[in-house]
Amino acid sequence: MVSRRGLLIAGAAGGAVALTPAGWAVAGPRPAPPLDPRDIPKYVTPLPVPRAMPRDLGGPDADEYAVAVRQFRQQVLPRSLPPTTVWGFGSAAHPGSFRYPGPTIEARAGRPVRVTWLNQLLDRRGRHLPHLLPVDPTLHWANPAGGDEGRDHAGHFRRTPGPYLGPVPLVVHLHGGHNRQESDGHPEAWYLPNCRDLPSGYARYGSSYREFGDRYADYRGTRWSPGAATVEYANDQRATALWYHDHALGLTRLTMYAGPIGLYLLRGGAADLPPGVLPGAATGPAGGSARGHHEIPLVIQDRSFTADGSLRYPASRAEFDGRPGRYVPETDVSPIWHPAFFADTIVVNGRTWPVLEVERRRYRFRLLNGCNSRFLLLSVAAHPTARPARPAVPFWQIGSDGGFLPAPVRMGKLPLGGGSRVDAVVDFSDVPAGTELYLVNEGPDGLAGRPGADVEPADPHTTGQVLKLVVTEATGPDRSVPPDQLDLPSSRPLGPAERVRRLSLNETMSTSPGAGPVAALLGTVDRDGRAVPLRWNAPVTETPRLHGTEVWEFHNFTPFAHPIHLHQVQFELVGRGPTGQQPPSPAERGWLDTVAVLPGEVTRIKARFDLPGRFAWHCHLLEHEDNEMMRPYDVVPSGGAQTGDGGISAEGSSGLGLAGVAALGAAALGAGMLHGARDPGSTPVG
Ligand SMILES: [Cu+2]
Repeated sequence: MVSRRGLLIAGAAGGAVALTPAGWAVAGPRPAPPLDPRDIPKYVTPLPVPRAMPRDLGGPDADEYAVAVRQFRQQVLPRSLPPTTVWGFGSAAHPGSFRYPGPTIEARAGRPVRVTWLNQLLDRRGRHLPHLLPVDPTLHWANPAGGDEGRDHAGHFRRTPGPYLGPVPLVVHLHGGHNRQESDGHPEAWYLPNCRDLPSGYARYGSSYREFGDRYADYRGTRWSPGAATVEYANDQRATALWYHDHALGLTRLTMYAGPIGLYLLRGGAADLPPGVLPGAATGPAGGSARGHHEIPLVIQDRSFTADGSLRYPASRAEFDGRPGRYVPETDVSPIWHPAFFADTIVVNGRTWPVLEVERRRYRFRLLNGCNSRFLLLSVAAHPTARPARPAVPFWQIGSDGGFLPAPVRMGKLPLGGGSRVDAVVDFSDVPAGTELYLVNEGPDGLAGRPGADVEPADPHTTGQVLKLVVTEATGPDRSVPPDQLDLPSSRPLGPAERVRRLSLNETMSTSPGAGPVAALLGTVDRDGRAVPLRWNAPVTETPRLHGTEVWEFHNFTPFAHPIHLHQVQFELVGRGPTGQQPPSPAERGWLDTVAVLPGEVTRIKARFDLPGRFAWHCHLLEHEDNEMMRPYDVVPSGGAQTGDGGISAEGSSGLGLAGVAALGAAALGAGMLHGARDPGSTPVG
């Protein structure tokens, strides 16, 4: 049975010994040494722009796609260095479309998109490929080797195991999407590739896969086939930038790091602007190059490499705390998992430190922070390494996660937490041709901490730089509307909330003295204001009534900021600060699906839940999400459990007027968000 399979005996630190069945650790060749980021030439590769996903079938009522994830090599580093083996999405019928990041799905408001997501992490003979990165089998994770009984639970081990090398579970979530539960990409609805060498006893799919598959079949009449799931995205929300990525339980940090993500741009409808108002256009299916396009997506991620071009992610907890070897059964510390990870190289649209030629005109940038743990603080500066950076041209932020802001906001420095998107116009019209500018990052190389604390910005020579911009003469007139004159589509604020839930952010320390954090947990807050940490599989405590509007208060009991993400909804930020009464800054007055929850503060959001069923909310710091900092929630017809209900009057939000907003300038917010720990290597979990 399951746990017997867990009786894998690992060798000493160097490598584990493979036992039957196949799929467990092997002693492989020693990995190549790390690639020093200072040895990577900067700004020699043009910024690529993801092309539009080739459409398979356009039915009368929906666009249809078959999108697979596959393994391939891509020149992520400059050509003077080796290519990198990555995973990426592409159209299954168009082998040339596979990229990291994947092609962009272009969707129209009001027209559903149906995607069959195929897990094709297989070799040419149809055998499963192991994960590119070290999977810690001791976490509470998908755990296919556990079989039907042990899946979606922690593996049981008598000795420290090596990394899991079996077939890789995958399930795709459309981040920010307003979609039915069976189409949401639930963490336990994963599935393995349809491989011919599945080790006996392995679960082929997660514990929720069949339930959601049946629901989809009831809804659309289409059955899910092995190694795949078909879902429908309603596109009944405001035009904005969403993104798709893996969400398998306990594995997202590694699978996303390996490359499979992509943008999903929803356009049109009453909440979009007419064509031509904003700089455009985006690239089409031919795509690939930014030339001639004035709407440019910027998917910003941090990655580390080895000298042979491979992606590098820590293979041992010892790299985090320098305490090798004391894991199972001596301590409760997982042998591989890291409480956070800050890679040493910046990658934009799948290339390290690229360069973008911009004409003397306005550009629309669709920014996504796709880093595992990193908060970004971005600005466009004339000098790449001078700190503090002095913005040379501002961002005009026009949109956030859920669509356009009420009004454009001029931002010298732009904070961007993990998973968040920003829609911004940058005007290069007054910059002389030949000028070289730099997109720089002053977020920390560590967890973002308490506002007011000392902050050390990211290394100005490596992770403090993102992209070089070279200004050239305009090739034609710019007919887009200047950003300060934009009249953005309005939206109706939510009505009064019927309930307040008090929720907690917590960290769990090892019972072994000095061993540091072993998990991060969400939870509730009891009537005395104490945190009640809860794990992923504890009974559901958040049960909003269908069509109900609620305020959720996040009480952060940890010393660090966490990007908290709710599925299904776009929410309003109601307040921040010690009591949650400080009004949001102008840049946070739009719709959000992910919010930075600062340490020692109460962050209050308001959301309306209008889709029934099971969804998830979690920390979007991926190392936390993968190790218990995620909770299910149920939207129920009649409303539910009292747990988590702090019983505080629901309103108080609408009274938070303009007073103090000026003082809470956007730059101030950015600075506050990003007071970080000094030493990334030894920063405890938040
Ligand atoms: Cu977190």
